[in-house]
Amino acid sequence: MLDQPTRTAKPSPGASAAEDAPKIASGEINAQSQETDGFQLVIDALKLNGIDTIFGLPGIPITDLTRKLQAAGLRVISFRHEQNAGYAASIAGFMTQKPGICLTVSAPGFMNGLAALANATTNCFPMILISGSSEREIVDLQQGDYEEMDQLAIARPHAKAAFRVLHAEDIGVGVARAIRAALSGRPGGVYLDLPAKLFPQTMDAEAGRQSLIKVVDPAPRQIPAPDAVKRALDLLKGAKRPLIILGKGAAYAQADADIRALVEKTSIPYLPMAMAKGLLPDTHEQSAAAARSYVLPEADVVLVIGARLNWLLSHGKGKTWGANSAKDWGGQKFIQIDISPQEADSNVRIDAPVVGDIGSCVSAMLGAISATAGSWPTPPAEWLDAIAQRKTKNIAKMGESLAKNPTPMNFHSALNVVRDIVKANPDAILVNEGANALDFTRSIVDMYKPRKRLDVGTWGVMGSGMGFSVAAAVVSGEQVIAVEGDSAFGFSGMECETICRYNLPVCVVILNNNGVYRGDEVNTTGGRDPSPLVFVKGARYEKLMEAFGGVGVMASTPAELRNAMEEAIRSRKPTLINAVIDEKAGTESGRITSLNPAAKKKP
Ligand code: FYN
Ligand code: ADP
Repeated sequence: MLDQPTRTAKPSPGASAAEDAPKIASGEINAQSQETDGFQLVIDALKLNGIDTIFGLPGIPITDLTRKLQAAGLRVISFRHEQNAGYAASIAGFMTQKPGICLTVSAPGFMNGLAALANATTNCFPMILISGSSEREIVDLQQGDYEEMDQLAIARPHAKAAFRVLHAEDIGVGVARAIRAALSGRPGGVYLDLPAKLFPQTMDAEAGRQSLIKVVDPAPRQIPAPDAVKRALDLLKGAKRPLIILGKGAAYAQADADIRALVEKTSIPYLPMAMAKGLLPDTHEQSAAAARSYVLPEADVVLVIGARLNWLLSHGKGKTWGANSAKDWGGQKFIQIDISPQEADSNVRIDAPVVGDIGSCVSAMLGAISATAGSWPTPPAEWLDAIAQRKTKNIAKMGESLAKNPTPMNFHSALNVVRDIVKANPDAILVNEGANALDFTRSIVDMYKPRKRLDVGTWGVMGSGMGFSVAAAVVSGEQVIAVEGDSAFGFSGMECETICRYNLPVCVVILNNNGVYRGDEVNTTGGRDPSPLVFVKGARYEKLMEAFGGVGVMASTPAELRNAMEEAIRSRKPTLINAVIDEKAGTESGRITSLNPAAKKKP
């Protein structure tokens, strides 16, 4: 390194390496006379890699870091509970293909964030949980430090990768490894442990700058083998009753045009999983969503794109797939496009695995189809007609339910309004959690664009709604409509303060039926406690948003709900609409009642 002329200029206080670079280049600042520290190196490493937003909750030992991050120009979105900050970071990763960053304090704060980290790993969302931690020497001797915990060991089973940095000169590598681990291959949650002693460590500024790594191509394309593509297309071409299943991996891949082209060029019916809705508009004529329980058992070749044959798809076997017993395979042949080679055969045999990133795989399939002589054979008319008939029947049945206007409202009459509002605002982002509130919204509210439906995902997690809403609004700037069960909202409702503090365009619609599943359960003992499954009747949730300066509305009719939602979207003010739903409406666990272990019937 060339010797820099000695200068007396002091580095700009709090400036990042990027901001000082031109001054160093011009010689205005003599890098060699500078020192940097752990705080600055963490900030520089994140900024160098394009991270511009942090979701977290300040406290020992990261309070100063949050101030410095903000002073360095990053957005620091401060939550009321780390779990919500973590959910926010994870969905920001899903939406942007950049790792969402969650920053927490040690021990209890880390544990709160860990739930979201585990959920991110389960859902293949790229996020990095950065937590301050106690000193190794005290933790390892169990000498009782403030918030003592071996966080790295606890994180490891729930993360795709986990790293700890002890020396300032290793911060660049630590951040780079965390970013690459979160984004490469199957995305997931990564833990980065930064002990308190790391932050005040100082080192030569130029050496510090040299230690930083700007990650090159963190999510490299993974091109499928041509023979794998050929095997898949040969199988698909010969199908009499082909079906395509699109999962949230297909949404995450952001290969929207090619995915739509593959569906339309082959004319194959498709079934979108919940967070893949909108990759093609739900009103698309090839959508088989309204014929789900017909197409799954009847299809003879199923092309699975960015979805897992896990519990959400009945593990590819059992009655859902036309088998005679829960363990049986239904006879279908499966093609699976996935970036994870180990996903194939996880539940049932995959006859044609296509390993690679979805963008490259779908592009290769389209290329092979175009290169093949003759056009792709349209699926047999009897298959398409049968699906159309089932769709017509189910849509008519749904239409009858939606046309009713009972008092009090039920899920259908309230969601009929939401359905219209989302159709009129296709760029709005729909966040959805609950049991009945989730299941009814999934089938009633059509989505029209990709990555606009953010919900409970693979784990069916409750409590993600407000974190998702904050991140969706911060990341996209779009209007957010959060359709919440009253139980689900209860997990993260305090974040209404966060929503108001940042004045976010979030309209929360609580479908309030006074209970976890419904509100009319009673304590069968006649004792003084209510049933464990009910809430305060007529709870005024809207007052919570009003308490922080937002808009609260109680809506008892579809017209009141419609007006309130339209006003929320017009004003873009933080709004909570308490939609009063018949407390007798709803079934236990919604459409997954079968997962409840049935108590043995008494003889
Ligand atoms: C779907 N359907 C429709 C439409 N869309 N009918 C008319 N119009 C439209 N637009 C029909 C569809 O064909 C099904 O009828 C039915 O509605 C339900 O469709 P859905 O929801 O897609 O299918 P199903 O069977 O519920 O899917 C199984 C599942 C899903 C496990 C994938 O239930 C799910 O994702 N559940 C998540 C549960 C969860 O995580 N809950 C959070 C924790 S709850 P048929 O074809 O006639 O069957 C804690 O208690
Ligand atoms: P869903 O719940 O919608 O069915 P899952 O989360 O079960 O979807 O499955 C998503 C799948 O997509 C995972 O197996 C994951 O490995 C895969 N995946 C995620 N991103 C990509 C990508 N860019 N390319 C290929 N596969 C991907």
